[in-house]
Parts: sequence; C-alpha cells; structure tokens
Amino acid sequence: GVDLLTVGEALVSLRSAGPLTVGGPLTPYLAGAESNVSIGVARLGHRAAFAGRVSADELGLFLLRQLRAEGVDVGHVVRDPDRPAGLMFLERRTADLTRVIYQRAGSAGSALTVDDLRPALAAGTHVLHLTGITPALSDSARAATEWAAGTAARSGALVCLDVNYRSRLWSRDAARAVLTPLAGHAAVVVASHDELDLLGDHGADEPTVVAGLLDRGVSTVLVKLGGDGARAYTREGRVETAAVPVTAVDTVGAGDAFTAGYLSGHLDGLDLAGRLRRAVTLGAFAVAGHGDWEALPRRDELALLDGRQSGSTV
Ligand code: KDG
Repeated sequence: GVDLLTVGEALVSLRSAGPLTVGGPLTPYLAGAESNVSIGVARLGHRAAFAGRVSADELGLFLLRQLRAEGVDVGHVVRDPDRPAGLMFLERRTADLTRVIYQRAGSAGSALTVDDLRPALAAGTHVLHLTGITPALSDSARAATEWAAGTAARSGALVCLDVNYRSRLWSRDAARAVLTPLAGHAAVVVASHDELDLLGDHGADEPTVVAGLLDRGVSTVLVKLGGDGARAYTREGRVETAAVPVTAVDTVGAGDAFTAGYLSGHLDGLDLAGRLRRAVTLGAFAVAGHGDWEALPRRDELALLDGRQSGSTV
C-alpha cells in the first residue's frame, strides 16, 4: 500500500510566455490537479501513487516520465491505445491574466472506468484524494470517482475531496448534483469560499453548508482564502490560519499545493493547526514560483519561507 493515492486526469499543459502567436514558444508541462497533489506529497517524502488512464503515445509517456521523476508510483496507470492525451493551453495574455483552453473531450483520461481503479484501490492506501474535476469528465469517470470514494471510505482510508469547480467542464447546477452526494463519502472536504454552495443547497451560506457537511460525517471542512489564508471547521469549532506572505508570480496549482500540505501534515500526525500551517506553507511555495507544482518544496526546504525578508539570499 501507499500513503496517498490520487485519481484523476493528468494533462499535458502547453504554456505560452505571452499572447499566442504564430511561431511563438509553447512549453510542455505536466498538469492536472490530482497529479499535482501526488507530487506535492511525494516531494515531502511520503509514498504517493497516481491512478488514471493516459494515452499510449509519446504524450502519455511524457506524463508518466514526469510523475516517475517526482517519485510518484504510476504502476496502476492504464495506457489507452485508442484515445489521445488531454491537453490544456495556458495563454499568458497579460502579466496577471492567463487564458485556459482545454482539449480534453474524448481524451484517454476522461475515459476512466471503475475497472481501471480496482488494482490501485486493492493495493491499499492511507489517504485517497479526489477532485470535482474527474466526475465532470464523463459518465464513466463520474462512476469511477464515486466508486473509489465509497470503496476507500469503507476500507478505512481517509478520503479527501477538493471541489475544484471548472466552469468549462460543467454548470454549477450539474456540479452540485454530483458533488453534494460525493462529499458525503469524504472525511476532508476542500473548497474555496465561492465553491461552497456546490456542496449544499443553491445559494446556501458558509455556516449552513459547513453544518450540513459535518452532519453527514465529514470531519474537516477546509475553506481556502488565497492570500487571506484558510479556515478549517471541525465539530470542535473553527480554526483560522493566515497565508505565508510571498510575492505571487503564478497562482495556478496553489490549491493543489495547499491540499498536498494538509494531507502531508495528516500523514505526519500533526494537529489541525500544524496541518493548516503546512497547507498554507505549500500554497505559498506554489504561488511564489512558476508552474503548477515545480516550485513545491522538498522536506528539507519546508522552513525556507519562515521569517523571510524580501530579496533575501539563503
Ligand atoms: O489545479 C491546477 C489545475 O487546474 C490544472 O493543473 C489543470 O487539472 C486541471 C484542470 O482540470 O483544470
């Protein structure tokens, strides 16, 4: 077994440094919220695995190579000879506005099935991490996500669900109809403030949604507040943490880093304040560097941003 298993679609992301132009550079990276979390956790020394379906061509191999290089176990990834890799274009239109274009309909990752996940779940994991992206990809991917959440929860694993609402994949109403019941399998639910009403009644406020989740057996609800830090709710009450102050250069992947930090803290047996502290620390690393996950710390770097002066040399 492993410490953490994530399930989802790993994507080839093609990033431009400026507006898309003929002959301009597009640089390939590995992206995907769930694989980002597996890398964040693996960099901190935990045993992390990623399961899903990738294309059998060079692009699928590219994804597997990056994951292996980061120490993520990909032994249960299914190679699909008939479907292409999911693509994501990130067009840096202005310094702080990046446009996203997906080309993932009909991709290998979106064809995920329950059977694809049986070996990874049977191998065992302490933590299963899922996001609300995967069930938006196809009916079979939704069924696979629901099956994995239920199976892992029944086996005693800690199930973590990050809402990760993607408006380019489904409507808020469609997301709410799937994610509200799915959250009932999770012990940890992660959302940004504006995603909370996808976990309860339309328009419900934060206290109402949180109370509903805690009633349905969720033990911890984490609300990400970006530069304002995060709030955590449990049956014992509410804990808040400020963000670690850094110069943000790229916010993509910050939420995944936050979740990776929280789950690493869980695996290390930290208390709630310690888990939150690690979550905001990884979020800070993610926004302070370019790329979805490239800037995430190794364990010996966790204290690098503590008490930092701007422009300091270490
Ligand atoms: O969290 C970062 C993700 O948004 C990115 O890696 C791509 O998974 C992705 C998605 O579906 O948007």
